[in-house]
Amino acid sequence: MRETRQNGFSTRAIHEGYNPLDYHGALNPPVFLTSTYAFDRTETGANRFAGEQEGYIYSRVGNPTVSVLESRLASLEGGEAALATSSGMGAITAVLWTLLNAGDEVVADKTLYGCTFGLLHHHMKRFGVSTRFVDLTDPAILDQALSPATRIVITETPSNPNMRLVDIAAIAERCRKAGVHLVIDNTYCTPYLQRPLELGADIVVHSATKYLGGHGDLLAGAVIAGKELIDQFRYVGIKELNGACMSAFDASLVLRGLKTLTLRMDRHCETAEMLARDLEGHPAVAEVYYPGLKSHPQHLLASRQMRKMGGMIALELKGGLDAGRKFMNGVTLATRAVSLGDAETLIQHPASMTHATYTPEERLEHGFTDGLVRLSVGLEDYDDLKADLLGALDRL
Ligand code: 7XF
Repeated sequence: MRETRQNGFSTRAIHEGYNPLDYHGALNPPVFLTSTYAFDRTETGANRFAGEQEGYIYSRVGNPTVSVLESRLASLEGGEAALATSSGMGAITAVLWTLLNAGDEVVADKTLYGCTFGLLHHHMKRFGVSTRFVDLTDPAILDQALSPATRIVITETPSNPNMRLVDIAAIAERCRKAGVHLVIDNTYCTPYLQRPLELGADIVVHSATKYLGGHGDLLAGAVIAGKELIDQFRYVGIKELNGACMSAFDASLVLRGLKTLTLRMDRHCETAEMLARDLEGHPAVAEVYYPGLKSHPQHLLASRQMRKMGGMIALELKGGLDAGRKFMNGVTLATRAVSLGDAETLIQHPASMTHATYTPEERLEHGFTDGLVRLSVGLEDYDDLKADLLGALDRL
């Protein structure tokens, strides 16, 4: 992948957007625990509210600690600007609610994180917005799926939970021609592994709760896009629609996480790749979904679009749902928990947990079974994880 700035990715993950000498030499950006900002004169406040003068007015709209994080994320994703939010769902709703009106349509890939699916499938229609769920692994499907009412195409790649990939450049090209915004949820990859804006997407969203924070100690989200869009998401989406602003304290924690992002991702990817091979070779396993495996149907696309293959693995056991449950109860090092991207290896059951918003029929229709088990490979020693996972499989 080409680095577009003077400094490389790791350097920017540590330094971008902050100069200690601007803040009494403090090595780390200070945490500005303030809800509001004093104006020297009435006119200053009025001018800032009118957008005629730069400056902070209220921390729902901006905060100096959060601003450092926003510049850093914009730089890492190769975007003009960024908006930090209180959660990934805060980022997604800020984008959708700002851009959509009653009567508009969304086209979404058929596999999405459970709450994004729930939002689009169950709730947006209450406000007159309908969603078509299609299989975006075939970009040509957009030729039929887009209508004059379509405003947004949204997808994850790889998808949560079943690791399907979409060809971002091919989809972006079609969206551009149709004048539709392409939104990519880049949570699974982080900008270190994949940069959708460079491939033609318009808007990137993240759950920064995951790899960007990296330590399972916060909820956070982000949107990265052109400045005009980010201004709309900030001044309409966050300020007036959902209020999902990021706190200065959480911004400070995400900034700390970002300093080790590349080191952590390298290790997540390396261990996951080895474990995926081990799991694939076990007699109790029916299927392993990991883009780094040659058996993955989009292995070539993954090699083209992603720097490395990521830390997420999904698998199906030959004994289906029952075996999946026993396997999850049988591990002793991996932690049974939802979320992902933490130092700890996490194991969870999408059908009853992260994707319980789908009915069993919808899960099948949307491309994953009730037996699927999802692993977020952590930073523990590979040998220990291998012993834990293969041991639990042997005991089935
Ligand atoms: O609001 P959050 O920070 O939890 O982020 C929502 C979200 C958005 N996009 C993707 C691809 C996600 O995976 C998530 C959150 N997913 C967690 C998971 O799959 O384990 C949530 C636990 S229920």
